[in-house]
Amino acid sequence: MPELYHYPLSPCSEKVRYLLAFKGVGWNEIIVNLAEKENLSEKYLSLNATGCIPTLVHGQDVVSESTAILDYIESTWPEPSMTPDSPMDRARMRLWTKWVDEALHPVWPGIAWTILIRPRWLVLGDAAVEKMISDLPDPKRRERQLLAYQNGFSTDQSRDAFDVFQTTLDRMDAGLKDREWLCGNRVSLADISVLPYLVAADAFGVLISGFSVPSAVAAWFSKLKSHPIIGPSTRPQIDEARQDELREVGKQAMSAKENY
Ligand SMILES: N[C@@H](CCC(=O)N[C@@H](CS)C(=O)NCC(=O)O)C(=O)O
Repeated sequence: MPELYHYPLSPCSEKVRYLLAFKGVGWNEIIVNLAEKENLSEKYLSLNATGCIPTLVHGQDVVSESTAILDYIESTWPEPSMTPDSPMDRARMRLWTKWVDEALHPVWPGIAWTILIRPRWLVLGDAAVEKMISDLPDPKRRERQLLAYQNGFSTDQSRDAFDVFQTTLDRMDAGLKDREWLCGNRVSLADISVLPYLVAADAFGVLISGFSVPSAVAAWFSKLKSHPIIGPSTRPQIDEARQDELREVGKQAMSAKENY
């Protein structure tokens, strides 16, 4: 059975959890607590030198990078297929996973870290936070997290994050014009790759308050959210109480943003 090193509210982990659920593949979990930087422990870095989650371990295979993990799962457990049949839809799917990896995910901390991690770090204080961040291997990541910690939503990076997220929703709207799912008539790796960001924005209560959600995207989201494999089984750690807590921090962060 594969092992997944992950964190409940990490979108990169969530897409992997969704795919394993769609495939009906059982897995063992090892939670890597990002707020406490367990991802920078010597043990974890020996598995994944980037210090990022997720990592999938299956027998002798150790796979990092969420999109590579999706590919690995898709080839190892091919049924049901989450890859479209037509060459054009396959190309579309790759463009979507590329968009998520290269455009959406890099700016995501401008929304998520501010809501999710910043309140906990504010309690720890500057010295402790700067020490934790200084251990991150990637300097760009260090800078993004420091900015989110110091300034919350009041930064250009946060403005970029809101812009890119809105662009994502608009591109989805265009993509859903002639088809039920982003790349054809069945759910593909493209839908699975974008979905966690909408789920997280929704969990923080900012999807509706922070963005204009086109009706085709709202319909797509509601179909996937009510899909039997999405939800409690892929996110066992987020109970009602935690959900309420997240909405509250999201609300507070949004009101601070409006004052900016
Ligand atoms: N390109 C990587 C990005 C992974 C990534 O950014 N993971 C985040 C969680 S979603 C992480 O581990 N952050 C830890 C940190 O920055 O300290 C992937 O797709 O797997």
